[in-house]
Amino acid sequence: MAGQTVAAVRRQYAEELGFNKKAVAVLNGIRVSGHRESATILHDDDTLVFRMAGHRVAYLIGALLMAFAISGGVFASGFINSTNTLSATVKDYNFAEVSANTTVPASWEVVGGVKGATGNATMFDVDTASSGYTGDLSITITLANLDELTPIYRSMALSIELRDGGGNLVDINEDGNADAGDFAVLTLNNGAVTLPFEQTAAQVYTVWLKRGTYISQTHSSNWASGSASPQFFCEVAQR
Ligand SMILES: [Ca+2]
Repeated sequence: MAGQTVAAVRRQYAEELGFNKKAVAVLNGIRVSGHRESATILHDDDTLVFRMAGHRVAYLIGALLMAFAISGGVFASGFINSTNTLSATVKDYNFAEVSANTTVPASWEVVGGVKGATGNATMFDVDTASSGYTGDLSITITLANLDELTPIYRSMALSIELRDGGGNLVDINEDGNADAGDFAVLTLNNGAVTLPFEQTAAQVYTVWLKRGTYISQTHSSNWASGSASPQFFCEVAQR
């Protein structure tokens, strides 16, 4: 408590020790008047007691406070302590790695005012084999250049599916079956789709564009500010 004022100690301990505003501060046996508490600084070896005057209950509180007599020397003497360190080890890899997969590319030409198809394509590899992570995952695919696409496309619907290391479909609608219904549709309106799934084993998954269709805008000078090539962003998270 050394270095603190009597007023500060009163504020700190009044509630904890249960004395009220009428308690009188007594420093080294000498009463400290209320208006001097803010200016009275405690030093080592000072003994400060808050006393309640009056009836029997107050006397008992006073006795209790005597037991808790606040001494600069006592409070400056430190405390008994111990330490415990939990063990965490750093590994030099991520739980999953993501990379673009261009093994099967898709390309198409866009003219104004038509319905067209994109074909299928590989998009991303998601690798949990390297880390050995076997927990559940969530893969989010986002269209990263909507601003460039919208001058050229009136609409676009891209069916996205996930295949495991053996080329088999992965259950991403969580109905317990991996089948042709397991795909999500990424459009210019939703801008992003999430593929949640449970792993049975760590492996390398591939995000596929199953098929895609579009309707182009009527050709105009706005096309000069756009791009017909969609750009995708892939993010993997634990579930
Ligand atoms: Ca399913």
